[in-house]
Amino acid sequence: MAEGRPLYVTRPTLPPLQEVIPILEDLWESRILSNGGRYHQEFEAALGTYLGVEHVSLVANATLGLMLALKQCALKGQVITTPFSFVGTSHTLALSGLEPVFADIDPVTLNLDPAAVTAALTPQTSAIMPVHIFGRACDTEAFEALANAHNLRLIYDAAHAFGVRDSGGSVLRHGDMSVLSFHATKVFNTFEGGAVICRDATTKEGIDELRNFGIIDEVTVSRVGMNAKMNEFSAGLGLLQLKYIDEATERRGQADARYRDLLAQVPEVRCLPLASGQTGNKYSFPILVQPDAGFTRDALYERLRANGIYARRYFYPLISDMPMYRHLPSAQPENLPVARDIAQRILCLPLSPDLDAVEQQRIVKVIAETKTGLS
Ligand code: T4K
Repeated sequence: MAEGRPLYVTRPTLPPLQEVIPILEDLWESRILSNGGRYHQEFEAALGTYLGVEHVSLVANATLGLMLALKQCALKGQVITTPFSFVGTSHTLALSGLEPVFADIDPVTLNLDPAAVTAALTPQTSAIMPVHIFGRACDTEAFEALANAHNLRLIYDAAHAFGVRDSGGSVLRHGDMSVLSFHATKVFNTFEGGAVICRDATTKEGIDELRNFGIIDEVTVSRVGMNAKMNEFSAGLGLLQLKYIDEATERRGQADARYRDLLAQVPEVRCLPLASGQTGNKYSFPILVQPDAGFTRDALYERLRANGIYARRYFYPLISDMPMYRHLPSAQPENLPVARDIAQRILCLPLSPDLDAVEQQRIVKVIAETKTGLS
């Protein structure tokens, strides 16, 4: 019998409701609900200041943001990416008429491995799309060098990387563009939403046009675009969320540290090492079930569920194993040994700013007792 409230892999952080009401009243009064209104303008500027980046374009979600970034780069042919991500990463390539080429991941960071990317290059490669998985920054220097050497575009899927910084500042400054997600499940949410962080003002202008049908003014449409605009409610909520994000990040950090302490006594699972040289947002708390644990990841997943703990197997199955991608030459199992191994052993434990020490003890107790419980 499960004790306490159900514990989901994530729980959206929301500002106090009484602070949201005036925004709703204002929207009802003004009737300006979308198309770059007051809240959109204020949030776009405030977000850039908070993140420490100059050229921000708000969008309706990260999926559309990635598609706009691909369109802005006018890519053709193949784009090298990771199979160990949310399926949306590759779907944006397929929907844009591009072929995803999967390269293996690094066993420590779980990010796309630059050596594997190098081996995957062909004359058809036009870009690299790495993901800062679980908010841990990729080897941005190596990808920059590769992109420069081979004249490739570099678009980061930064859906998990809100507020992540390395020694030079925001990790979102790297590449041609980085795309954030503000989906409900992310550390920073606007219900649905996202942002494209651009390298320069010209790129931002391009994204701004593309997200609004290519419209310049009432009588001028510059090119084929779509509707990827953030609405005024999401933008107003985003402005409010900025007031609370530092506190939420700190609480996530505390929960992360408590898990590490508690799990140090459980040899059957391994935590990912803390990312060196970067401050992260603690988006998720992935663990790896050890090969000699005496139980499988799926057995642990089921046992946690039976106890009201809804951990998630992010990211399993690999994108490369999904029906629309598994025929690709790069999706073949022998090409992706590290990703395959990790996808079989990974489990993301519940993590949110309001997760308390007692709940974490309960979770870790279930993990620690899994071996004996199954024998
Ligand atoms: N790139 C990467 C690397 C991504 O991870 C994502 C999205 C994207 C691109 C695309 O970004 P967006 O276009 O969405 O902005 C969820 C999210 O829907 C998805 O946004 C996210 N990644 C992915 C990692 O997770 P599901 O199918 O696992 O979500 P779901 O509905 O099972 O929710 C997970 C848990 O969260 C639930 O057990 C309960 C909790 N939850 C969820 C929602 C939606 C809540 O408590 N409240 C909520 O409103 O995909």
